Parts: sequence; C-alpha cells; structure tokens
Amino acid sequence: MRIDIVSCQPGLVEGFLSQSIVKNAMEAGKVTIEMHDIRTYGIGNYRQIDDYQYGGGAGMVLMAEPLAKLIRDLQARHTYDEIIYMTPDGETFQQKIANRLSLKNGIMIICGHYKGIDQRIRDMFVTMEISIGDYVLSGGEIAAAVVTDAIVRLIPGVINDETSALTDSFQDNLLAPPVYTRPADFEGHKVPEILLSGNDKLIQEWRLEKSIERTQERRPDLLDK
Ligand code: 6GU
Repeated sequence: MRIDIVSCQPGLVEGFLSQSIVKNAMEAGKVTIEMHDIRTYGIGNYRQIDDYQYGGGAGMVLMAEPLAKLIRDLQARHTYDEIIYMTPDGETFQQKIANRLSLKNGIMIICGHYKGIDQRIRDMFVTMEISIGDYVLSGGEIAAAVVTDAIVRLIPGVINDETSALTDSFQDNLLAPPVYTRPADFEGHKVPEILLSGNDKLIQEWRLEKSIERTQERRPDLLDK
C-alpha cells in the first residue's frame, strides 16, 4: 500500500511517522508513506501558496495552482484509488471507513490549512472528504495522522497479533471488554475469576457480555446500528 500526504507543514506528520507503529509498518515494507510539501510548488520567488479569498473576509486560502501541479505530478507517477481531503465539513471518520481504506493500493491525503483549499481543487481532484470529528483543528495534518494510523494498523502483519485489530472496539459496533494482566491480585483488586479458569468458551462468553454491558452503558447509540 502507498499513502502520499500533501501538506504545507509536513513536519507535523513526519514526527508521528518516525515514531509510531506506522514506522514499523514502513520498515517491514507493508506500506510506503511519503510527505509532499506544497511550498515546493509555490509560485514565484516567494513560493506563494496561499492568497486572500474572493469576496473578502478573514483567512487565507491555499491556491489552486500549486496544489494542482503537485497532485498531477503524483498522479503521473502513481495510481490512486482515493484522493482524500481532510476537512471539518467532510464525512465523519469511522472504523468502517478505515477498514475500507486499508484494502486500497494507493491513496493521497491532502491537508488543508487556514480557511482551506480553493474549491476547484475539491471539485476537480478530490474523491472523498473526511473529518475526524465535530471540532476544528488548525490544519488537516493531525487528522491525516489519525486516519493514517487507523488504516495502517489494519494491514495484515502490521500488528504482531494478527487477530488483534479484529477484536478492537468498534469492529462490530461493540466497545472492547476490560483487559487484565499480572498480578492476579493488585492491592486487593482481583482479576475476574473466569479469566484465570482456562475455559476458553466461558472466557469468550464473558468478554462478549462485558462488551455489550460497556456499550450499553457508554455508547448505546452503537447498539442501534
Ligand atoms: Cl480533517 N481538519 C481540520 N482542520 N479540523 C478538523 C478535521 C479536519 N476534523 C475535525 N476537525
């Protein structure tokens, strides 16, 4: 899988890429991730990439020309199943979107800044718009890192335990059950007896029951889906 991230502040994502599980995935050859700085395609001696918006109003807009050049250069070298624009007015990111994207060969993720990008780039190139929730970030980079992490950890072999990602919260609209490790008694707080029983069938039943309980308590909306 290949992920190209287009941004005017690539450093924000690079820190994450060089430290995380995503780094292991890249080193294992499971995914190739490249950052592309819009500034490189800026116009004139000052490498201009943004300008005032037509119609007036505060806030700069990322210009169409540098972005179009960068996107077309990438398209000339690689094939993209999706060109994603990170924006608070996009579709809210969900596990099922991560699942779907983890099966793609190539995706491009464009990070906006300031007031966003010229609408014509969205009209001409973008195939999917994603928000990571109902709050506003100052740029799309952290959101792109969130989406990249959620996708990459689903690629087979990226997490040591292959079945681990499938038992995450949200994979079947249920939150994950509580987990425990040694010691069996911590300051008088004991691990539920059943987890020490060695009876796998009973343990699975207990986990499902706890998952349902926790979901009912914290996210009843998930059970309606
Ligand atoms: Cl994708 N971008 C920005 N700037 N803010 C956001 C977001 C994205 N998702 C939620 N808030």
